[in-house]
This record gives sequence, structure tokens and C-alpha cells, in this order.
Amino acid sequence: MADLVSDATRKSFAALGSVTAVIPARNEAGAIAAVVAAARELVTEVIVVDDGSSDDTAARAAAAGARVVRIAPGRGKGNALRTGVTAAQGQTIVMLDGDGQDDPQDLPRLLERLAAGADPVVGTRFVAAVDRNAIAPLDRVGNRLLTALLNLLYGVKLTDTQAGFRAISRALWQSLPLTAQGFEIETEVLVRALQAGANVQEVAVGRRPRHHGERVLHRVRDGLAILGCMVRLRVS
Ligand SMILES: Nc1nc2c(ncn2[C@@H]2O[C@H](COP(=O)(O)OP(=O)(O)OP(=O)(O)O)[C@@H](O)[C@H]2O)c(=O)[nH]1
Ligand SMILES: [Mg+2]
Repeated sequence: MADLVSDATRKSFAALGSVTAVIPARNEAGAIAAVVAAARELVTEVIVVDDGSSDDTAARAAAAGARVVRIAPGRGKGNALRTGVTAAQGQTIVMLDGDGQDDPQDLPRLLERLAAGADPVVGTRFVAAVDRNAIAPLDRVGNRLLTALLNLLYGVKLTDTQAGFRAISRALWQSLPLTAQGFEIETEVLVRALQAGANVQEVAVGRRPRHHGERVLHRVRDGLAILGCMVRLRVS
């Protein structure tokens, strides 16, 4: 992993101060150790927010070197991420999923873009070619629809509004009025950042198939919550 980081990247990392990776994980015992180990190669601090896992997620994350924050179960990914950032010590935050679907090797490119002045940097899974099995056709369609609607509502031209793989300065995150409990957090951060006039930029990231555990996301329930969030923040 270390040879992925060029001298230029190391320099740009320095400009970002300390970096904390915040990783939400619920029942990701099969994947979490590898995600934590890869992230630890690249950032100063790794926090795993475990929201009521019934498996070994917390123990494996800790053994791999993460600081584990355990919270009461049932609130969702948004609550987990917000709790994780509150606990983070880094001036820069990167977020990636604990299920192994995000490729930590993309992290330096996200951070480089942040160092170049973008904030937040949002991963997009629909620019570079990704494994065909990584995103189900129905999810692709849902993603396209949500992204098209967000673009229409907010006058932007993004390609993936739902990726959880992102980098953001802690200062910007803390300035945004974030309340999302579940998967609508990605939309809320994006919209609030746009409304604040932030320099939102996308960087192409990969996407790997899920090899362990089960998805937490529920297409209809969470899709509607995301849609509702998008519209509510536009009209309120
Ligand atoms: N702590 C915590 N983590 C969560 C919660 N919901 C989701 N996550 C984590 O957030 C990450 C993304 O969740 P997934 O269900 O894989 O959703 P997704 O990756 O957007 O959708 P898929 O493409 O189906 O995998 C995973 O690491 C989950 O374990 C939650 O309520 N609490
Ligand atoms: Mg996933």
C-alpha cells in the first residue's frame, strides 16, 4: 500500500493536517479487518462506528487497529457517520464503507483533490469502469434517477450523488446543519454543501462486489428517504 503514495501525494497530505477515516459498519465482521488495515496505511486515525452489530465487527475492527465507537443500535448510517466525525481528531475526514466495497487505494486521489482546493470530494462510481457485479442493475437505475433529480433540483451536473466514499474537511462538515439518521446522509451532506457554496467535486472511484455479510440498505424504504430529503431541502 505504501508504494501507492507518491511524494507529491505525501506533500498534499501534509497540507491536509491529520486525517481520520470514519467507517460505518453494522455486521461487517467478514470485511472490516481488511478495510481498517488498508485505511491505516494511509491515514492517521481510523474510527469504526459500530451500530449494534451482533457479530464480531467491533472486536475485529479493534484488532486491526481501529478505534471503535459503539452506539445504540437502530438509528442508521447517517447517525453513525455523524457520531464518528464528532469523535474524530483529524482536521480532514474520509468516509468509506466497512463492507469492503470501496477500494481504499482510491483514497490518495480523493485526498489529493481535497488538497487542491475541492471540499467536499465525492467519489463517483459511474465514471471509471467498475466490476459488473458490484452494482446491481436496479441500483444503477435508482442511482441514475436520484442523481438526475438532484441535478435538476440544485442546478448541478454530478454523476453519483449516493456514493459514501468521500473526503471533507472537518470544518466544513461541522458548519453544515446535518440531521440525517439513515442513508439520506449522503444527499444531505451534498445538498447542504452546495447550498453553502462549497467547491463540490467528484473523483472517479472503483466499486467492488460485496463478498461478505448482507447489505443494510433497503431499496424502497431508503430510496424514498433519500428522495424525500432531496425535495425537502429544496423547498424548505
Ligand atoms: N454503524 C452503522 N453502519 C451502517 C448502518 N447502515 C449501514 N451501515 C454501513 O454502511 C455501509 C454501507 O451500507 P450498505 O448496506 O452496504 O449500503 P450500500 O453500500 O450503499 O449499498 P449496497 O450497494 O447494497 O452495498 C456498510 O459498511 C454498512 O455496514 C447503520 O445503521 N449503522
Ligand atoms: Mg455496500
